[in-house]
Amino acid sequence: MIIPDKQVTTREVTSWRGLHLLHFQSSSCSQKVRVFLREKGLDWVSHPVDLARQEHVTARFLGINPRGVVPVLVHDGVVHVESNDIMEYLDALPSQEGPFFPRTDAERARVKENLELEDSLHMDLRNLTMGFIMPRLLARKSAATLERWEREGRDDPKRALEVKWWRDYADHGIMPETAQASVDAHRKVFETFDERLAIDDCLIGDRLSVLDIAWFITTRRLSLAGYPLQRHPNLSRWHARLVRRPAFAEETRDTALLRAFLPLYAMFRRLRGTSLSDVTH
Ligand SMILES: N[C@@H](CCC(=O)N[C@@H](CS)C(=O)NCC(=O)O)C(=O)O
Repeated sequence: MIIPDKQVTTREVTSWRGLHLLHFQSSSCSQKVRVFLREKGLDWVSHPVDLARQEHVTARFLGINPRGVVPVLVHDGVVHVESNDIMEYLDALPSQEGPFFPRTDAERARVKENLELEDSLHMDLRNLTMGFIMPRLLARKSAATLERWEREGRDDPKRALEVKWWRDYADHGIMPETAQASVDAHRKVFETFDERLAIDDCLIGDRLSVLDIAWFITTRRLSLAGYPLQRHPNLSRWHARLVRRPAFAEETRDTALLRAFLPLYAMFRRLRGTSLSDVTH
């Protein structure tokens, strides 16, 4: 999806030439696009946006993406948002690598339907990330930040949903029934994939595609949250194979601080009986 030029109020980006990605290290949607760029063999300029420091809730960032979320691709001054749309756009650029989307209309339609499913589970993925990987004390946003997010820049209906999610999270965290529903929604998809991967090496046939990239990010995140991926043996083997690819391993690596902190926090949750496996079945 393109943000129309007249809505881009941070005008400096309209003069950027080449591929520029505004992204955050640990954001799942940013990881997806970074892995895609690497596998596609495209060069790009990195513009980190620190979500922990609320850099996406500034007039500058909202003047680029009024929704206030990453990733954002700027290509020759044109602003593209929505990670799945960005990957489809990138796939059409000339490169030695790929394509990662099928070329026939029927197969392409099936892939896009599957990517819509992945996008529709984004809030479930966030429920599990914020509920079981990140401590709420660190991850929640202050009332002042949320008011700023609501107020700054041009209005956008998706932004209202974002603010509501973060307000609910600050108020009561992730309730066990919400976590259960998010796990169930993912488990259903994983069961289908597990059957498919009993026959093929990748999610479409034996060739790496955008679906492997998109769903790898999801499976990695769920596994970090404590989801027992080994429950789906073929999916688990597929995941282990992909993590050996440098693009997948490097672009999904958390910061050194998080790598040191997250296992301790996971242990703390297990001791308190509040880990994913304690509140779901
Ligand atoms: N559907 C969008 C979702 C983008 C999104 O929600 N990005 C998250 C990071 S994965 C974000 O920027 N969240 C703002 C925050 O965490 O405060 C996409 O696929 O690009």
